[in-house]
Amino acid sequence: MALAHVASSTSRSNLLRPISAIVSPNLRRQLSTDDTRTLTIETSVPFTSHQCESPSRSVDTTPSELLSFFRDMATMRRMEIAADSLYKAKLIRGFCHLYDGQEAVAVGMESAITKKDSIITAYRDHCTFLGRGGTLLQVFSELMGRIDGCSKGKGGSMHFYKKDSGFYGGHGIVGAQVPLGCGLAFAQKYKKDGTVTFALYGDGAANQGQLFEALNISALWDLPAILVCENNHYGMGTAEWRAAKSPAYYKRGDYVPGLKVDGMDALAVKQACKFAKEHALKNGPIILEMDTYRYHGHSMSDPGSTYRTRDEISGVRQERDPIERVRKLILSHDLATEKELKDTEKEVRKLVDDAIAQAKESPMPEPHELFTNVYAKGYGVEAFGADRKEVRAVLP
Ligand SMILES: Cc1ncc(C[n+]2csc(CCOP(=O)(O)OP(=O)(O)O)c2C)c(N)n1
Ligand SMILES: [Mg+2]
Repeated sequence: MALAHVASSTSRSNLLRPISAIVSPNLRRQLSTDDTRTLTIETSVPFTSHQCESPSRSVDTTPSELLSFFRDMATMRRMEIAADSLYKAKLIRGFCHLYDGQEAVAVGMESAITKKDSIITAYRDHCTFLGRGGTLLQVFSELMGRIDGCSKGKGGSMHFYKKDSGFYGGHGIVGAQVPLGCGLAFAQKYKKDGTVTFALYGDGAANQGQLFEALNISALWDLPAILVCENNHYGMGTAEWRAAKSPAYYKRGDYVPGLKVDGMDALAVKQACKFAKEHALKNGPIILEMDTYRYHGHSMSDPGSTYRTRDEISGVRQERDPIERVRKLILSHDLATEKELKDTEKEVRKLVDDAIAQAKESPMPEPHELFTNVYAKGYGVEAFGADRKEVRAVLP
């Protein structure tokens, strides 16, 4: 495949499309021959369960799915690395938490559910948004405070939303998204629409009281709530064992079943999420503890190397990296060549660069945008008068 062809195919319309809808020519060549074949692949490690059976370690997949996992995770990785550079160049300001290392959770979860199911997460939300069908242009525009961002540039890194595909944010208050997620599950049960909510939180958040309150009511009312603890083993810099008497987060729901999953294995995540959705619709809440890792520090102000060793980080990269795992599977099943995968990575890099260039062209929001989507219609603050210096406030 000629690279030039790939480069010229990168257009604005591609940037506006969800990642999974953009299939590169080299991957398409592979898919045309064997995308209907079922491959059965064993998860890296067995699941460990609490108060429930474990799903099978044998996961059904297809060449098409593995190739899209590779491409989607490579896009996420590249996007986060680019966000790091933009932050250092001061084009992104404020808080910024990166997800590189944890990509398998986002793609595995998406492959098991539909856009009618809901997802809600904390501030480490860029890749979850992309997985829900958000575009690179929306991501970079939002990060740089531009009008083309998913929250019109007013939310920034921690406040990505995509309600039309069931993504309810993007929340900065640790743990607060979990009761909100259980509220979404309450609405789903009330409407009897057969959908579920995945509420994601970290190992640090797992010790919060509001989590147990939300879990209690969800279990009492059999709500279709799946609590996903993304255990990257650190809070802002506090190792899990320094913050939690029991870091076995999948067991922490006591009367609520739980499953421990290798969160660096996209197929294991897919299997667990499928299992959890079926369980939740039948029996109510379940906890999935995803054993994962973040390569970056907690946020951009944390170098991430004072409370853990460089050896630990490079060891995870070498042994458990989610993208490398899928690369190996693709190569061992002869679904693409090393060169084709490298070309895909180059193509992804170009998509990311193009999205950044276009996001830089996007204007800042107008001052009047300051008050939209903050108060209910008819309320809020309005500036008026010839010099716009008079302000009228109408509060509920
Ligand atoms: C209620 C509340 N307390 C403290 C903070 C500051 N804070 C932000 S992130 C964080 C650590 C959370 O760690 P974890 O839940 O493991 O998520 P991770 O960042 O590892 O994804 C803390 C203490 C906050 N945002 N909200
Ligand atoms: Mg954590």
